Amino acid sequence: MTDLAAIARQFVFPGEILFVREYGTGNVNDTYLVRVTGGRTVLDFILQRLNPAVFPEPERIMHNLRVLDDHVRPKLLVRSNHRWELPAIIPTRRGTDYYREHDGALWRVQTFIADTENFATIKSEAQAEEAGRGLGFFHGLIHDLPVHLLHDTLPGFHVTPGYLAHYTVLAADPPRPDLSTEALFCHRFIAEQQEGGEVLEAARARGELLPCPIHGDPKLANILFAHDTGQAVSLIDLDTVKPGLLHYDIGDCLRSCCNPAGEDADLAKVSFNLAYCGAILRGYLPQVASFFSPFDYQYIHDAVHLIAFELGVRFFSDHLAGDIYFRIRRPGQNLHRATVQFALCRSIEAQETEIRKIVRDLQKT
Ligand code: GN1
Ligand code: MG
Repeated sequence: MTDLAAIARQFVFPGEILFVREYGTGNVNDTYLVRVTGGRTVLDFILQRLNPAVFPEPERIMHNLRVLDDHVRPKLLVRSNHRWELPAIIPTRRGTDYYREHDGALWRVQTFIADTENFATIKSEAQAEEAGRGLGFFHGLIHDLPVHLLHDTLPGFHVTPGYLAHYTVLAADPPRPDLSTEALFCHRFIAEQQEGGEVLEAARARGELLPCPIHGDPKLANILFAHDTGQAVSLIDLDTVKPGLLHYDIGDCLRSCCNPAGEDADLAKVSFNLAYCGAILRGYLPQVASFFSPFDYQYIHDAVHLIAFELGVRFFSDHLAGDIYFRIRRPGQNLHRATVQFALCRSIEAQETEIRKIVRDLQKT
């Protein structure tokens, strides 16, 4: 058993540690809340152990976090008219940004963004618009960060053809064979859709979409909304801030926010909510208009469809591999999660004309 209190004590807090407890719903890292008291005030912090199986070189993540902080924090000081917060890195007693345990695992602490909440599913169009505005604001903060300053901490992340190649290997000789109806559905779905997996990488190869800094994981649960105003005020889970395509983020945010049934839903309830999609893009596009190209608009629909498909492929591959990447809370959960993403894909396809129209109409205004 890890001695969490002993690990927390490696960091410099502005007071005494009251407790450390598990926190959040992440699928990859271990996350804890550390409550600290300094006299009459109580402050919270987020302590995390980065998953070494997913992030083999976690010090590079900490490098990226530092670069992000140096770039963004000065901007926040001058744009004080609107609340936006970037979690700050809390140093260790040795003055470093992270602590390495004997087993090699990397631990780090960040400030907790107070008076906010996050959601598993979108509650209203107003909230969807805020989610989009938040992602756009974040993209505005990072788009001029020179991309070569960031390490590629997770090579192949969101590169769909790579996930498909990995799936093909697993499907030929799965560590965990599965002949269930759900698994057969997934195999058939992937075979049918495989060709479309190139769309964003091909656009990147043609120079139509340009590599730039991205968040990497802007699903709804990673957007914090202020308790009082309901405004999006922070994007958390910054471990995948790295070079990529903005469209990975756009696709991920939309596939997550426009599926109100959630990632582990009853299949019959899964559908892509067009009204939320419109609201998100209404919030998002004005924030990025100054640096968006015609190609950027053109590939939005493809991105949403692709990232939903890709996540389905990732979940299904992990199911075949024996659930070694995404944490599961019951057997077969990654298989079920895959079918949910594929059902969402179908719904996105069925509404392609409408999604493209939303983008076109917003592009004109
Ligand atoms: C993982 O760990 P978490 O929940 O923040 C994954 C994302 C997926 C997401 C699906 C590094 O994120 O790409 O979209 O699960 N993160 C990584 O819930 O693979
Ligand atoms: Mg994440």
